[in-house]
Amino acid sequence: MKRYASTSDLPSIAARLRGASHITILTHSKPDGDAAGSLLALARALRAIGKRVDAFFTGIVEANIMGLARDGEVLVAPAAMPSVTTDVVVLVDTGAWSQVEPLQEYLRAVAGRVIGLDHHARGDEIAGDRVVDPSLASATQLVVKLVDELGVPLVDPNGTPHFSIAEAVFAGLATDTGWFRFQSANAGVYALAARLLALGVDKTSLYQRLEENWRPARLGMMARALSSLTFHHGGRVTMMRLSQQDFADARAAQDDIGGLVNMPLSIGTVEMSIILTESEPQVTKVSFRSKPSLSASPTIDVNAFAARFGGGGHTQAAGARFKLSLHEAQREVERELETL
Ligand SMILES: [Mn+2]
Repeated sequence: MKRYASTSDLPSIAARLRGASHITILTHSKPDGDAAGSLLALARALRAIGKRVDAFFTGIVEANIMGLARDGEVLVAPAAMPSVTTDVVVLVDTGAWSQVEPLQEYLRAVAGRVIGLDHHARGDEIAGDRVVDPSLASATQLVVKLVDELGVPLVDPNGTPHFSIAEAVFAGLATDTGWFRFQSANAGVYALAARLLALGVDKTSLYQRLEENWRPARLGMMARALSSLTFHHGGRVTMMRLSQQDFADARAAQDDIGGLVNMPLSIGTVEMSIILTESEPQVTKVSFRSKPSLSASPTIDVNAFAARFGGGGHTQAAGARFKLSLHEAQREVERELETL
């Protein structure tokens, strides 16, 4: 595997975008607040300078995430597919083939025209020209630098902060830092947040729309996840399981369970939380979260742990996918936990 690092810089990428007339923007499947925020912020900036922009989400899109976009601002693949005649494709908040599965064939067809903007430590050779900065807490922190380079204001002087570039940037910044709690939320993050709030971003409304806007079925899944909880490693690690039967019983969908993995981290002894979700028969998705230990031991690196299963992410938030039943996937994870 080649080293996943920058091959370009923001001024060069800004020049390439200025020279293009038709730009397609993509992000990872099942977009989170940062994926959606990065895609929307860049789409808004490029449209503001007169570019034709096609933007696509893929996979499950939670209603809360879709609510960040205006009607028609983003299409969803593979129901709608991007055009191969585009001048440039920008892939934001990922560089990993495993995270863009429904778009793999498309991305191979436009190879050579793909630009990457990412803050993950691991990725593949999808984008020839890319800027990768794992020191950033969110991909929107990188996108905002590109928007500044393009000279586009973060709030349209004739518009409102709602549905602005600033709001999209804030959404990514807030969600990827757990609303400014994670270690990644450093002075630079707070400084950018202050700049965005000064432009009029309504953080209270954004919080409600993103975090307090779930369907009742979420509570049923929360109850089922908690009743499946087991402790490991003397209480340092927890594991929860959600089966296809749980989804049926709670009348819930895949987009009702986002973030449930964080619940056990509210317990003092717990440094790592794992949730296994049977998303379809013989497919189990696993999410890993960790928090700093109050003792001297270092924070469990869930990016490294997920990599043991071909997954990845960040130090404190990562995921992996198994083509195994819930039970088999659980055994795989438990085996690796023994050597944690
Ligand atoms: Mn991100």
